[in-house]
Amino acid sequence: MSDRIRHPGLRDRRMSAAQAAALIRPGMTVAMSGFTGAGYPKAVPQALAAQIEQAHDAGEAFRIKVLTGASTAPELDGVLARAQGIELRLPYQSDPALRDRINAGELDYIDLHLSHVAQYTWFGFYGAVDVAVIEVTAITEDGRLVPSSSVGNNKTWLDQADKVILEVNRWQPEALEGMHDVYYGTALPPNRKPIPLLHPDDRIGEAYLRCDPDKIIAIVDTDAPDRNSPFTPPDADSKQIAAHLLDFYAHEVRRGRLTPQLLPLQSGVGNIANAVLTGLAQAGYRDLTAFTEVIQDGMLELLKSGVVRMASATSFSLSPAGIDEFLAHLDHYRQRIVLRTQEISNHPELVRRLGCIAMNGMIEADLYGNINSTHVAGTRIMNGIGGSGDFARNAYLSVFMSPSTAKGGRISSIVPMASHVDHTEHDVMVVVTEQGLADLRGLAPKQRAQRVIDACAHPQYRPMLQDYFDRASRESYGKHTPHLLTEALSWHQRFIETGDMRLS
Ligand code: 0RQ
Repeated sequence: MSDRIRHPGLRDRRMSAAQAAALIRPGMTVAMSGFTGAGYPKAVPQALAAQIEQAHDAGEAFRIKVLTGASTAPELDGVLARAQGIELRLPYQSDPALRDRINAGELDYIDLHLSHVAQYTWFGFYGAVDVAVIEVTAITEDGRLVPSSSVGNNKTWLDQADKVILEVNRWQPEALEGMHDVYYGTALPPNRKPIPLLHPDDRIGEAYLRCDPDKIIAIVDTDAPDRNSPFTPPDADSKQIAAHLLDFYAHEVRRGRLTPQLLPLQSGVGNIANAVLTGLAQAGYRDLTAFTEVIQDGMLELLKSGVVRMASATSFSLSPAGIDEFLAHLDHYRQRIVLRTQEISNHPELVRRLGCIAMNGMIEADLYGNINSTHVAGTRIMNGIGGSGDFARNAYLSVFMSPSTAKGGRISSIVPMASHVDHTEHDVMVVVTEQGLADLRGLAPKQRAQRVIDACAHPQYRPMLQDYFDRASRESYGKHTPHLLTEALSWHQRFIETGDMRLS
């Protein structure tokens, strides 16, 4: 492993994962690397979970606060959640075991915009960071760190933590060296300066993470893959949603509101996002750019074929086949991909300046275009807001997408009133389901409602929504944004009580 630890003075800090984990004590705030199942530490959290379980068996309290970039994997969130080892978690998670614990009320989870995490830490809003546990690809001769498959908040964690534990993961391709762009110009208010990034492919920082060698208390060798979720081909609904969106983009190009190169694309993760990317390739687009968070298999294909010229992100979330493809055509991808810190990949200033086209998934939309991205029936967290809000509020076009129903038709994704609001009507321009696309730009609330009912609702729910809206338009206390307050959330309550939003 010493070829990956090129700094001679650091080699003697190598130790086992168990020895490194033992340096983390109850009550500590531990900041870890990781973003969308990429670049998270793989050995220390597992060893820590075992030590937490031993402590609990001995009747001792042992929980820690866990901060990351975004979602990790079973080897981090899963094991620590099962060990009952987390008292506070932020900012984004998608692990089923952790989600269950959060929804059982057993730990605190703070859901926040991904671009806010670094600056809130610098502002001191989360207190001191005791330990950072960061996965890297290698350590250079002079002690700089080659980031691994995600950058996330690692710059902030390394700067802010009192102590640093590094995992040097041999599985991460050495060829990642040079692909990253870590910007060190983020001063704090009132001394902030404009971020000098004018195009998605601009490099404004350094290819390495800096770290004070004196803070490094442990280095652990690993050789373990990222989460690498397998790629699932788009289903029929996703293809239909993508088709509506591509028609819309073609229309916008014809109207002169977009050029044939569109604008820098941001897309969320998952089936619909993949279908949209595939659709862009089939529609004949060329020379597009992406200013986004995550690079998935679909993006690699577009970069290979020239549909996308370059992509800026903070993380790779590739399937095993995607990794093989990346390694097989390394030189091609290295010139076309930049991985940044998430405070830059998601920065509102940059999203606004570049004029991104933001496309994100949703749980539900209401008649007026308020979007719930996070909470089923208003109370049960799914994953978190992620970066969707960083982009939606500041984008040139903000799009939210979902099938019109969930759970075999028992839930309508279009509801009278959103049971939780992540993106207000002011941040939402376009809502798309497999039924159709509602372009809400320039519409007043009642016009928006009728457009959403007509274009997006499933036929099973459309008459129910129309009936609600008609009665609300007559009987509402105020007629600007009509609602029947005693009925507005009754669909969700009916689902909780009967398992079905439909009227029997
Ligand atoms: O449940 O897993 O039990 O089958 O939600 O839904 O349709 O597979 O869609 O994977 O795109 O997820 C909003 C969660 C959509 C996601 C959300 C249930 C559904 C299924 C998943 P099952 P689908 P997706 C970039 C930007 C916020 C973060 C974000 C998300 C499961 O897009 O987390 O945008 N977004 N980040 O059955 C009850 C409803 C439902 C519902 C869907 N109305 N009621 N359940 N589901 N709609 C990435 C980052 O920032 C890191």
